[in-house]
Amino acid sequence: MKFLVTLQIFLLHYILLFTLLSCRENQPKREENTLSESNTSSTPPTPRPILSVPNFNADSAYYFIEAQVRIGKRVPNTEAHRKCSIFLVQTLQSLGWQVTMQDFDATAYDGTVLKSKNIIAAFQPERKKRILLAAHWDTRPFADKDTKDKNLPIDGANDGGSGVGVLLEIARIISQSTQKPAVGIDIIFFDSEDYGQPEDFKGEYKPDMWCLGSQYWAKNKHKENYSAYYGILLDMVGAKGAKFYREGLSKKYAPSIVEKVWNTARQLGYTHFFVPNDSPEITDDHKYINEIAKIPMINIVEYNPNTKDSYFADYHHTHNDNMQLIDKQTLKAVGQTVLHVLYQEGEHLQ
Ligand code: AHN
Ligand code: ZN
Repeated sequence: MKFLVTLQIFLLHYILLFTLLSCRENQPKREENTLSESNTSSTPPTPRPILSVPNFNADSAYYFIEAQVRIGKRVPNTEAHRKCSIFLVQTLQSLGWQVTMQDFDATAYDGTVLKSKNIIAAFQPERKKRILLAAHWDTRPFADKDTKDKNLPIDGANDGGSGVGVLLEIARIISQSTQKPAVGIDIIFFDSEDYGQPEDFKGEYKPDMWCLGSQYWAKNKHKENYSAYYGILLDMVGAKGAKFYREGLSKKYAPSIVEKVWNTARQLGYTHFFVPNDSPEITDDHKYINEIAKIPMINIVEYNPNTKDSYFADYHHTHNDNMQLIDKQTLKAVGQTVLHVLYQEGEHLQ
């Protein structure tokens, strides 16, 4: 009992200190966020470390998406694409992450040479046990599923912008919070993911024409012998009312990570977003990370359960993929879940 009182006093001080620290100007409020189970038995619970996870700030994630959209359409070989790469590198560096640029030429389905850049950032680079987080940062060069202006590029607020926005916010929270995860973390922003064949393409079909940046990285890692304990890919994680199903390739290659992430989301009360059902396989960056780099990686990607013939919701690859689609509740559910998963991870490989 005495111990519990001491613990309570300690916690009170801790929370007070934490509150004081997080009330500095321009610092989003950070509260303790715990995953606890209620104890109904009469015996006192065995004290165990309380998992304290910082709060994911959805306003900040939203701002990071808006910043990308304002720069312009992040289509390879364009000025906005180049500008956005600088924005991403500078943001990560200013947050204290160690940034590596990987420049490469990728050849698109139509023979266009795409001057591409994978942007890689490391936190606690000396740690052996590492979690890999990824998203693609390029946007689609055309609106091939739209009815008008099919040849014009899309904003890609969700397809491209949202995964990057959530990961930049995770990068900010981790570096600015007093609480650090026990593991090392790598973030990769893959380029040239979304330059695949348009819907009406009449030429010869070639496989593997999507996800050019992740294919390149999987074959040419930025560090020799690089590996990670596991990876989480985010793709289209910001739309209002989005549903994330347990995707086929993720279940095939990394079933325990799928379980871990969906269980965490459930404990946090995000079952409406992280639906406990399965969806078909989708070719996305995680395919090559699993099959070539041999790192088990899951994909948190929006699934549209209403149409049988399409994995995607109807804004996909249209001009409706703009800021109006983005909802902070979705960003919060994804960002808080991933943060919890990172902070739950112990220091040692098992
Ligand atoms: C397929 O259409 C098979 N894969 C595309 C994956 C993707 C596109 N993710 C975002 N945009
Ligand atoms: Zn796309």
